[in-house]
Amino acid sequence: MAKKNRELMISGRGRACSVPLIKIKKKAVFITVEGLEGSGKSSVIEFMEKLFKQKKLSVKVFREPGSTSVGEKIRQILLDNKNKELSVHTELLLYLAARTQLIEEKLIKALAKYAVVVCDRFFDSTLVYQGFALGLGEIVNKSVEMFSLGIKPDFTIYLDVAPKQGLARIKNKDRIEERSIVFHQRLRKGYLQLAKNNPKRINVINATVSLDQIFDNVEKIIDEIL
Ligand code: T5A
Repeated sequence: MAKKNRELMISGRGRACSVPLIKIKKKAVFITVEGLEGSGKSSVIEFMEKLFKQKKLSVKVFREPGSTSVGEKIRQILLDNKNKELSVHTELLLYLAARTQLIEEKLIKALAKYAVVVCDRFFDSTLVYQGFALGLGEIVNKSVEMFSLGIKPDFTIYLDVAPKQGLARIKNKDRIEERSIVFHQRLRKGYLQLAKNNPKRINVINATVSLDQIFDNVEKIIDEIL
């Protein structure tokens, strides 16, 4: 893994690509939630969903990889501990495939229909996990840009936790969670770098505190967004 490959892009400055961007009638605010393993994404998204409903806003939640029948099958392959032989490039292609399926099958429609669409992980995960931590670099930047089909989150919440603290919250570790602590430390470095490069879009929240404290901070950010 060459060091020069560990670069994070996606700030909207990429070169033109050959996959046509999809024109959509976008009504929703598109929010993604990112973080290391056990950072509390699912808990925060559950809280956000209730909060939006209380505010009488229609909300749709997706997760990545998954949320479509094909995507959930891809998720099983990616997270199955038995798939030790899965190559890094196959892994990248599977994450991209699950995302493209979600975008084309459901996300575009949801962005046109709901007031808020929330996704548990999106392309930042690929940039950080495959691009930065696995060191695939430029090929990830380009393919992420191509296969996001022009869809970009309006706001991203990044739940920042130390890798050891997050991993300690996970009971049964999957194929990715089982990776070395060095890999997980690189993830955190990658996310913090990405947040620094995208200060308007990515909101960093301290996820080392109690869930209630995290929920309070998320609510403040949501109020600002709305
Ligand atoms: N991936 C994904 C890639 O490599 N590339 C990609 O492009 C994409 C899209 C997906 C995996 O795929 C990788 C990243 C991942 O490795 P996932 O989204 O991490 O999997 O799936 P989940 O299993 O849903 O997520 P996690 O297990 O990592 O957990 P969450 O959602 O971050 O955390 P949550 O809320 O389930 O909490 C876990 C436990 O910790 C407790 C909770 O109560 C729960 O028991 N907890 C806390 N306890 C105390 N204090 C806190 N602050 C707590 N926060 C959570």
